[in-house]
Amino acid sequence: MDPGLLTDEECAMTYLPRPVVDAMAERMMRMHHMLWHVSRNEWANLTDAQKQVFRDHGWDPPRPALTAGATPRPELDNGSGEDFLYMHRQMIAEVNAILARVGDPHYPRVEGWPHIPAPGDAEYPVPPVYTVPDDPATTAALAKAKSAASYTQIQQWEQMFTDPASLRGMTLGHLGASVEFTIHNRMHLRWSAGMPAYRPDGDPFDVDRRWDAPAYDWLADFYSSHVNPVFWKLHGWVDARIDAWMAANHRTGPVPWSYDPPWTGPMRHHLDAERTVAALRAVGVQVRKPLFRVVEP
Ligand SMILES: [Cu+2]
Repeated sequence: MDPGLLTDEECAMTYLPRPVVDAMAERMMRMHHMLWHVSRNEWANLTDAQKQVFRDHGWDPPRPALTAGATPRPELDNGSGEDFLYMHRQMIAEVNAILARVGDPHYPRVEGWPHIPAPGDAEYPVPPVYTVPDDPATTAALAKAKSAASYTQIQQWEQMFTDPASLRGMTLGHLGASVEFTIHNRMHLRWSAGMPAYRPDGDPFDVDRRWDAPAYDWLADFYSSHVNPVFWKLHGWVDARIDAWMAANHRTGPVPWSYDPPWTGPMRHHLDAERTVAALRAVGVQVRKPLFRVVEP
């Protein structure tokens, strides 16, 4: 079908087949994605008592992703970057399995952006700057992510993570960690759009059921980003970095993960998420904001 004949609902920016949206909007899916990112991002910053709560519920990350403090650094050498690449590759495989069942000819499988869309791209325009009430740090990070200067930086990162010579010079873990905290985080904020309401800033584990509605697909929150169609375009690009790294390093066959398997957190059907979240609220775990900010290596 000619893309010009697609209805508004099916236009590329907003389209993801309904069964995928519904699966991604499920409460356990949301909880899993949030707990996975929060535990590995915040681990180094937690008190022992808080760590124990994560541990009691199976969420102690073997390889934390960020260092402690207000100005963290990504962990480039502990293998957490492999976890990032592997976990999201698993999510893509899950969505591809749903898509295979659905058989929508307009959306047969997850396909990442071959290139990061430039300003003015007709299919994937950058949504306008917006304000997140009572959250000046996120509001400032959003304005920066959507700026022209930010696109220049995106192009530099894209070049670096595409160039075979630079890919040959880094381990897979180093690649994953630097992609996550630079270009990946920047894309989440850049393509996020203003929402009618935002999950409360003060309590990162406020998961009232109203946030489970499929319409809550904010790209700038771990609880909702994967419900958004753009998530799969940008994560497809991220996923292709694994293949580019393999090719640059003359590797064929299975990806040579250093862990068997890398960390994906507890299995979703064993998830004791309601009790996990209640226990985390009780020990006052805070999450460093803004989520998806760029953390330079
Ligand atoms: Cu994620």
